[in-house]
Amino acid sequence: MLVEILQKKYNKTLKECSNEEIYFGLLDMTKDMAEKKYKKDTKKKIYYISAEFLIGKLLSNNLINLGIYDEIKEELEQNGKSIAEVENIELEPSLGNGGLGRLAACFLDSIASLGLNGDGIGLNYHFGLFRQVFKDCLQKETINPWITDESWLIKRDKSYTVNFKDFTVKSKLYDIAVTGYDNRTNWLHLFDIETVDESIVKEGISFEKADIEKNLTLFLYPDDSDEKGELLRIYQQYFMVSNAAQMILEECILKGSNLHDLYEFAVIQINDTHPTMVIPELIRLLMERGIEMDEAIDIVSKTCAYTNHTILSEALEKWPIKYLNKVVPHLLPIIEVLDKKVREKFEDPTVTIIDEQERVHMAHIDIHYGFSVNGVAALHTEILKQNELNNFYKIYPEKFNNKTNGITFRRWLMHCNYPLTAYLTDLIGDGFKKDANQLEKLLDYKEDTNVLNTLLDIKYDNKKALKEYLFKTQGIEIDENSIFDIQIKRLHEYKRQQMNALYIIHKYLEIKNGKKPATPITLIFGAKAAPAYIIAKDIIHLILCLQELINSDKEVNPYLKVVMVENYNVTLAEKLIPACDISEQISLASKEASGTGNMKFMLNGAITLGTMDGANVEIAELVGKDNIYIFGESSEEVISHYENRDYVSKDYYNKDEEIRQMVDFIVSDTLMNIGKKENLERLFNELINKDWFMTLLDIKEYIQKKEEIIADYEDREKWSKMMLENISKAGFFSSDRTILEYNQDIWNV
Ligand code: BZD
Repeated sequence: MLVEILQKKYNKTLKECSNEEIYFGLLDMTKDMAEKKYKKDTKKKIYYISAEFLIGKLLSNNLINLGIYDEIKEELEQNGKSIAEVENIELEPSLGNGGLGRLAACFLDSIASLGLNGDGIGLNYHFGLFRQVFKDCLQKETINPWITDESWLIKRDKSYTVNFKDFTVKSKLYDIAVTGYDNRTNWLHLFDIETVDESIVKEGISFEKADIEKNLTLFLYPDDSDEKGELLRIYQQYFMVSNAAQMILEECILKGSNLHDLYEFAVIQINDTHPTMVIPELIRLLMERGIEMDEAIDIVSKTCAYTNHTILSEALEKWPIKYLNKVVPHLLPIIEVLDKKVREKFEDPTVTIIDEQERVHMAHIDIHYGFSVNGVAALHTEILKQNELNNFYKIYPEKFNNKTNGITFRRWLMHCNYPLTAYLTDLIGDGFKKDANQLEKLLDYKEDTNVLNTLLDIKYDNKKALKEYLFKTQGIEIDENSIFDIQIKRLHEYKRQQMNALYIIHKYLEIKNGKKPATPITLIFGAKAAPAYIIAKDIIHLILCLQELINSDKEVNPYLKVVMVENYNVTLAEKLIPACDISEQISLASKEASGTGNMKFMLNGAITLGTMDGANVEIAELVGKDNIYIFGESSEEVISHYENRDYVSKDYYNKDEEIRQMVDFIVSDTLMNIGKKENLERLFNELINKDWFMTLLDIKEYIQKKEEIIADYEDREKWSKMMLENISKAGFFSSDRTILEYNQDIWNV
């Protein structure tokens, strides 16, 4: 079929076509095949509204899900082409910041793969998240275009009117087909406006934020913090949910809803608070269509469900009334009624919608006026119930439920780790591709030397493949015979990349003093920092300085190497994860709601070095304490430090010689000669005077555990058994399991 398409499109044979032509041929072919698998809507449908869908490249995943990957791969090979090179042509859409957006993408895959009728609704950001470049050991941001003339976007003939205070815009809709694994096709609906002007972006990623009609969907919000940035964010959110609400009502009416029974036709999952305005907007639209306010509120409350992804208070959205009034004054009367009703019913001032500082607490709207509130890992949900949202839990115990996150095995095993997938299929059949729990069959081989050695061989080959890829794409050289210790995730103090950096200093000083590791260690980082997050950027600066110092020191570099990959994204994750030996999951306990990278690493046979935080807790329960390396204070202890305000980082610094040595190194002449005084000093001061996420609390135990895991790497048999245990138990973390739970407990589709 591909041959015919290329013949028609370019009048060339497959052999004669360039990789680019083959890519566009495959794009046409897959889009067409996926569209044919679309099935008519069922009565009730899931709408997953999210400001972010971090979908990654789509070609290979579509080929896998359509069941033609092997066939195409072979056909290309027979004609002297490589599917990997064709894949390289595709640009990655970076329509998400990190975990939350990637989760939404995994969920869409699982919803379709389970044959459920469920669409995603979001925004068509032209440049997505910024592209990260390093210059002088600093992060710089540039634009990240991904939309080309021919792309996955299907332009629809659909448009809604969205009214803001000062002007009105007309939306246009683009769809991306989400085709399930051997199953139906759903849609990802991405809304946009005609008047966006890409040329207003000047240096880096700066642009005039006030000109909304030109910039509404230019960028994904990178956690900016000035007023204009927040206003733009409110414009984006309202634009997204107003389109969503109009589309949902239209579709439900078409299926026969009289709107009084909306919840029998639609269930809306609100992905964090970014789409929360859909609640007042739907109430408003129902009232416009003649429904009384009380009933409208009741209908909407039976339709909407909310997922919380964080307990970090700075990430919980609270929009000043003043801002909402500038953008969507027509929602305020509704929000005020919602607040009034809460005040009539409950005395507790902490559960109101509007607070004393005249700010609207978006999460409070979701909890009062949605029927379900879920956390994303067992520990996270417990913390919501017992601490952060305890006052709400006391009012609505029945609304709270846990849905431990998951990842799609199509992308995070079958696509990214073809050799492991093929080997597993040989051993245990391909049942695990649809029923992830069947990975446990691998346990039958836990004493089989042959199998254990093959797992090590596959890991080694993946490390070589990563080495080649990093050299080709970033000019980075690494040694496949070293231990690959990897920390890839957004840069945030609570994730504690700075603790890993202190370990590097520890190791560097040790080697300088003549103590050399048995096997060389390669520490790999990948992380973008929000452009306005100063300390996060300072941590990147520290890591890049250490990279430069160590990699040019001939005494140290045979034993230790530091690599920070540039512009970490989904595509890079797919190369890094299969090659990893040690998975760094070292957040301060209680702060990482779940994490999903931890699951991807485990599935690909990496061993976790982590704290009892987020889904690490569930990983530890599944694999047992012999197959994971846990350190650090518990979430209870950490929470009590916050409550009692009794953590003083300076005390740790003063009391411990070793800690002092590592921290002081940040501002040593050695590093200051490479890096910038201002940045390094600021980070140093932050660590000894604030250290809000308690790096120094756990650093000693971290170093100890890390030395232990590195020593155990030498015992190849023991290591391979740990790998096998981890892969076998990863089935629980399939997003198919997560989605089945959402459907059973929340959606009922
Ligand atoms: O959501 C993340 C959590 O930090 C992870 O622990 C969790 O695994 C994933 C999925 O549940 N949260 C985010 O990624 N949050 C954001 O990216 C974000 C973006 C904009 C504004 C606030 C938060």
